[in-house]
Amino acid sequence: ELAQFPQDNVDYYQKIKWNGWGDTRKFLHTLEPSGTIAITTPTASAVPLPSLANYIKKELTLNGQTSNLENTPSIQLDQINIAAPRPINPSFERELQSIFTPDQLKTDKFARITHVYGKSIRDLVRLRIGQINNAPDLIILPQSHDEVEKLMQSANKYNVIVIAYGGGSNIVGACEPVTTDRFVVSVDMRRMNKVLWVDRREMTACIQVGIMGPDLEKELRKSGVSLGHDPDSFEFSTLGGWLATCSSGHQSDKYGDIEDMAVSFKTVTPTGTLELRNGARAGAGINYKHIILGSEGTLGIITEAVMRVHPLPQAEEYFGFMFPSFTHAINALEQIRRSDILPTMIRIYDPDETRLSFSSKPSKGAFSEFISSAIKHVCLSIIGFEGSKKQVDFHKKSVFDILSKNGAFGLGQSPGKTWAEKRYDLPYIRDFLLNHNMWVDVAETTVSWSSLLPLWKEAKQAFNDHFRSKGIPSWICAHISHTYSNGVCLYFIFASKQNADNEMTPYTEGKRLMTDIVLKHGGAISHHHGVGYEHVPWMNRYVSNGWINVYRKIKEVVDPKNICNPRKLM
Ligand code: FAD
Ligand code: PL3
Repeated sequence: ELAQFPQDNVDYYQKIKWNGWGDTRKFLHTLEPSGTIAITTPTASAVPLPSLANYIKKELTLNGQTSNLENTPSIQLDQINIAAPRPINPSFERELQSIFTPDQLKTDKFARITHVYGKSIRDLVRLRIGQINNAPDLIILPQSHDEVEKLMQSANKYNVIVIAYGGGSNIVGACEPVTTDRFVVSVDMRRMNKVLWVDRREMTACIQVGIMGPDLEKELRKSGVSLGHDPDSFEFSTLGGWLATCSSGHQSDKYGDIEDMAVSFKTVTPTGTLELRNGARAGAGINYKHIILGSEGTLGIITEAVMRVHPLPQAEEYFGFMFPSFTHAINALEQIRRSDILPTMIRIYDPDETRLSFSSKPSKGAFSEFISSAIKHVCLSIIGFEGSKKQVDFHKKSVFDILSKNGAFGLGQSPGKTWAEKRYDLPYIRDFLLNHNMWVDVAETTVSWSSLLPLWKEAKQAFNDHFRSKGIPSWICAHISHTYSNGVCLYFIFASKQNADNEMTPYTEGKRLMTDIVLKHGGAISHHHGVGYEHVPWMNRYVSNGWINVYRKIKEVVDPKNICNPRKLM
């Protein structure tokens, strides 16, 4: 089931939480007097998650201390004051008025507050305390490629900063304006949301890139096809954001990462529009699409993209397995990868994330209770297969053989179904933790098979040692999601107590520690979250100065006045 918002004419930025994650109608809260945590969603009110409160209290408590959930509520919107917009150049304003209708130009406080940040912990903490220093001066909601072209020409003429804003779901500070004297426009792409055509012969679709995940899949399904890109942020991110950040979805092992799906796209830059040819492949020099993929709006705004699509799968089967240990699970994963018969998705949770998974279930089944309290080493895995029935059966047999040789115990399809139904719920826990004086963040990387276990062990140990040596409780877990012949994506989630004054020190210390350890083990700065400004301090340890200079030269040529999302990426 895809999330459906009420069909009305309200823009997306008015429907999603301004100071938290996702749908305004979905959140965690406690039930009084029991203190049980419950989740309310658009379709169900106050569904108890019976084990979660105890799990959080136990994990984020130091020896012998008692923990209770302190209340640390967010500031209310009407208590926030932000600086007035900078004065607009009258000639620029006149040009905008000739391109856009008044309804496409927003300067109200709510529009400005909802376009200043993304959804990182740093962003949410600042919103929750009303710390907003660099709100964009104007929000523009274009509806066509032509409008974006005219806007870019005008912005370049008047030296105005333009920042493309998709779903605003990035967690790296990618959309945040930097301190500047220049006028800043945030270009909200979400009204550019049409599937322009689907070609079932070539299996491609041309799409306006401001479309959000659920709307995109709904439209493609009308033609019997799917993109197959399903990041955790699927419900609140756009195709343009996925292209601009080199995104990756759950089923990347079968359908590829976003760069594998992108055939061509139009990018509006200050010095003109860059287009690419369609076609299966070309060995004609540099593959220019890779200059724009991952450029995070620093070279221009992507407006329309031709994407590879695939027929809707006839069969979709997702299973749960338990491994005796993380090492058993990794061995199985590597053998599956080597066998060249890949499932559509394999996720392997380490023992800590396995416990979290069982503790955040709505039902208080005896098995879940037992697992979450007794697990020391066992690991849950969710393995999915999609395609024709025949293909799924063939893949299943081969994969299940490898699993059983590595000690995996089958749990049937029920965990797979639960995973599919609840797969977008986890980030809502972050808002609950922030409401109760705790913080949680993530770090993800691509790491080689041989560095996988050493990185996992060292990061977990170092994170807990760091905080516990200071008397601060901490918690860290990890899972493996996307696989490659020469490595995997390893994804950490870590939490600790927030200081009462909301200062960022515990978070920045945790982030620095994790990124340094990832680089020490040869990991990528990010497998799929991007760079923004958050990862810039590490970029010169990750890419050589030669490449940084190449990027800078490209930027100088394409965007000589540096109006496109300045001070991001490098
Ligand atoms: P935004 O956040 O709006 O923008 C991101 C960057 O892209 C900015 O630099 C912006 O200027 C630029 N940009 C946006 N649109 C355009 C455009 N049309 N042209 C040029 N530049 C543009 N990422 C994954 O890959 N996989 C995941 O599983 C995943 N899970 C997540 C889960 C949660 C809870 C959260 C908060 C984030 C997650 N992310 C994930 C990160 C984020 O969702 C991705 O980076 C996503 O691709 C961002 O898309 P967006 O539309 O929200 O872009
Ligand atoms: C981007 O991929 C994700 C953005 C952040 C989302 C964080 C979600 C993690 C929530 C899990 C919290 C469990 C904490 C339990 C503490 C004992």
